[in-house]
Amino acid sequence: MENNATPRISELELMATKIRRNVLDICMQRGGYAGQGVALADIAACLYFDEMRADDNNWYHDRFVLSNGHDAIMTYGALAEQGAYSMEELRSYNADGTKIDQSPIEGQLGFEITAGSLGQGPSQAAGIAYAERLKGTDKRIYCLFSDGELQEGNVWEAAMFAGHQQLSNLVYIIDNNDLQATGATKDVLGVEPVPEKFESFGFAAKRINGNSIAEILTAFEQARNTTDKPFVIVCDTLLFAGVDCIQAVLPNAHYVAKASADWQAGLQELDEKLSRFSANQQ
Ligand SMILES: Cc1ncc(C[n+]2csc(CCOP(=O)(O)OP(=O)(O)O)c2C)c(N)n1
Ligand SMILES: [Mg+2]
Repeated sequence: MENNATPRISELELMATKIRRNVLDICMQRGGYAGQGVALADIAACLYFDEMRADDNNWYHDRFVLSNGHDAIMTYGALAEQGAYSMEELRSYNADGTKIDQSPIEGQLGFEITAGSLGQGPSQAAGIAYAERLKGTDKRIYCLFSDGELQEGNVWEAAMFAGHQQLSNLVYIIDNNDLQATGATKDVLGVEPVPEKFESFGFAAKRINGNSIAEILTAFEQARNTTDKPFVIVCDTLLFAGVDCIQAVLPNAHYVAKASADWQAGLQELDEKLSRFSANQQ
């Protein structure tokens, strides 16, 4: 995999591997939404280390709205590599009294909204995108949300508004993992066909493998080149993608209450991948 990839893709695959390792490390003590955090590492690597532009203060010019707040672990894992958080403070994730909440509070570094109540992000992101356009900025707004959130009416009100306003500075990224708290999304309340639904609301849409760096980069590029409507990237992902030994035993673990022995094997698997990356770079 690493050998024939372009330098940019292999650098982002390396970053995604580091983010996956951070997610497992952060969840080791008290559990968490590790499967989603791991699965979202490829999107996080592309977003935080390629797509979003930097400002002059070692931060981001573009804005990211996390709607599926329980997946904050992905952002923590990425921002540890960006330097905004130390792994030491992130290891207090989910502890009593910690600032490293499982679902973030508005104003916490890296989080634009309070996001524990699902379904709120798409409308807030559409409002932010509208406001940025009114202000005449060139900021781009990225909003990540999950397939379960598509069952909430507020999401479709936001989509209708964004489509009507032709908010081309808005990119929705959907973690389409066919999983919600009580089972498979297709069994609980099916949401497909997701791209076609958004297209009917005035979006340009693309379904991709959300665990392929190449596909994610291409989709972001297409979104940037779409100048007359908002864009949605429907990312099919698999829980614990990229950590084979944990995925094999926990393919549907919506929440992991306690790290098991598989965790050490998962860390080892990622460490081996990381050393292969450094061997290939020499
Ligand atoms: C409005 C609301 N209802 C219920 C919950 C409890 N809850 C937390 S995570 C989750 C799973 C939802 O599935 P999905 O949005 O697809 O997220 P995934 O587990 O796939 O990351 C639920 C129901 C919540 N946080 N907010
Ligand atoms: Mg889901």
